[in-house]
Amino acid sequence: MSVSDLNKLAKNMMRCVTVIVVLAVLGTAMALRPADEHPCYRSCDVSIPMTCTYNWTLNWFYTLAQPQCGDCPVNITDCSNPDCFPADGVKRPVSLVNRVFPAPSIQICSGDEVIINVANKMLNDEGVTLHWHGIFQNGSQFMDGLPMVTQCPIPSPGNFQYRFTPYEPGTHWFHSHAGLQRADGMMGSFVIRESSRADPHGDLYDLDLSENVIFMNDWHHDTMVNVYTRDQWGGGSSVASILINGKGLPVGNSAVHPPLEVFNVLPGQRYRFRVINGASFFCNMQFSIQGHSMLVIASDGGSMQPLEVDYFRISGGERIDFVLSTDQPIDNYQIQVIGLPCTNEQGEPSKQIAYLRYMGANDLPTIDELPNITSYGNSSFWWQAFPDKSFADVYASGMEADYRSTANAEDHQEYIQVSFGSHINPSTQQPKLYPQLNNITYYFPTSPVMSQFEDLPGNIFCKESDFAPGQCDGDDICSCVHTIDVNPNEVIEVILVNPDSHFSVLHPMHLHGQQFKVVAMDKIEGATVDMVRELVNNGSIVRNNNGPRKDVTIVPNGGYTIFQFQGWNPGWWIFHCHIEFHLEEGMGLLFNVKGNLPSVPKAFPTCGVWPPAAPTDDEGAEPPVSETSTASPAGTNGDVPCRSDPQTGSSPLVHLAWIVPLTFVLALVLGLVIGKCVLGKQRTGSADVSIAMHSAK
Ligand SMILES: [Cu+2]
Repeated sequence: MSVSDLNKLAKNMMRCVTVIVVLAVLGTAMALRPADEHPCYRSCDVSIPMTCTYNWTLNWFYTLAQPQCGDCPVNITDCSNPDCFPADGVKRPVSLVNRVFPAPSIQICSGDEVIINVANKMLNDEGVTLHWHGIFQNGSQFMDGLPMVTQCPIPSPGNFQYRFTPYEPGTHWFHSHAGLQRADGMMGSFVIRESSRADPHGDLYDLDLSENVIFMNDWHHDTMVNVYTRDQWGGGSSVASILINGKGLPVGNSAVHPPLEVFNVLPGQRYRFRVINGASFFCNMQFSIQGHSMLVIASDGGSMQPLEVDYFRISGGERIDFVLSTDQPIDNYQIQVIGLPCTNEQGEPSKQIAYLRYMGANDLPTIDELPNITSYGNSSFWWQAFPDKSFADVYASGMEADYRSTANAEDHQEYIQVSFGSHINPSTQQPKLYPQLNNITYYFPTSPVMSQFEDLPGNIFCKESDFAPGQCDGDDICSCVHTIDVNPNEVIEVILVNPDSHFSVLHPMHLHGQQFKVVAMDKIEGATVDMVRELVNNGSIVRNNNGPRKDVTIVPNGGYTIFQFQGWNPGWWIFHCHIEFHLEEGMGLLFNVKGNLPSVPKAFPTCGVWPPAAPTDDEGAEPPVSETSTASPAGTNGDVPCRSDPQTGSSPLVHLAWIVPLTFVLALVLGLVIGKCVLGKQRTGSADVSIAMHSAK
């Protein structure tokens, strides 16, 4: 055998060993995964894209349900029973995915295909859509989950299959986008990991585990429809509590209560934690951990220059990722959350705690009342995420500079006033405050604008320029499907102005379809749109070229926020306040990003208004058909409700569907290994595969 043959043999053997090690690592990772983890939760360093299927049933359910919860909370063990959701120990109806809260977490690698088979079994024919907050849906625009924009509400009973392949790494989430269902529990986390080589902060942490997602939300002791109607016509509303991963202690003395959330950690490690604020009210939350600082590395999926903080504030819809070094003495430490502008019935800030528990620490202390939690920083600056940091530092903290952002370089500027307009309520003839954008109340189209545009009457759409100056400031309400056009690839700069008035509040504003770059934000005394326009025009506002990439931003009460994005992702993308009541009442608009949309998926469900029935001679004067029902396929006579996708179901066999492709892939790889080892053939283009495991799974 010649020297070159020996070299070839050695190379072949090295490749064989590499592939076998990779298989061993994959096998070990799968074997070590807890039995209840989805197979798509894995290290993304060895990235073979997977198809990740989830079968979800949407139901109304009950906290402390019987018989599921047994003697919970008297018997703490019973609180962990399957299908037991104790919340903060107060009984109330909830709308859930698979009877768990938060909903089952989606944890995948960038480039995996996601299939979610939804079976809607809500009562009262409630339509549902699920929105994937933080996913751009480029190429799968119809899967954005917005009722009457991207799809028809999924009827009850009915099925729908969401199917898309996301490439946006980061901490995201999902929630119902129909009515007020999100606030009743229909929401969960959606984490997309990438390889540690691709992550700009991959060397800053050792462990990135599914159990280190911190999902927080405000909590009410009634359904949100009741809270809303009481707020509108019964006199005010409050936030009863806050939950951390669905757990908490109610305000007040409660010696017997369900368990609090505990995050178990090993000493001497660097953990990536992912925090999501799923609040429905204006509940900015201050987050801190006793005895620990945090290294913030990302927000809304956008990587940031690392920022070490003792606490941060996070508004509804936002996400913040931080690295926690477990470098303190072995003990139990409180994770403290306080909702700043949101208060309970006693007028106190809503709050909650969880525990960070070092392995080897003493048993958790028993408490019967939530402790006092210090509100740091200036309380009139609740909108600042990192109040103990220089504002300039925070808003120059983005990691990429891929959008133009110098003054006057934008192709298109839009001023959007985010405010409450005082108008006469047509049903009561009394003045009422309406949350609006540019004094216009948004309503949803009568058919999905993305998939059934041709079925929509043109007169439901409007732009601000369609109204005379001052026309929408008076008693009458201007309302329509409010739109702003964005040309393909143009850079649009949006200047949000929250006028300084006695009823201005913080609004967390969210854009679907992509991230934007926040380039400026501040409070100014007596803020008005004209005042901000003058500051922009005379160059007084400095834009940060390297602002953070986000999909939710606060617009301060009495101030402005400026962000930019490019029209690269065609579609009708809603931009709205993430306070549940505010969107419901019309604080939204659609950016119509021009360009070629993909074809509407085959057999995509349709719906629309029932056309007025013109009586024929034979029928005489039949009663007219309702014009407001949304239960008919457009263009038909309305005898069939919304047509939903028949291909989904909840057969038990579906749960095993992932085994088939997995077995096939493993067999294929094994075949290649055996082929290479036995035949010694040199395969060209074989990649060097890093097997550095980034997470201990
Ligand atoms: Cu709002």
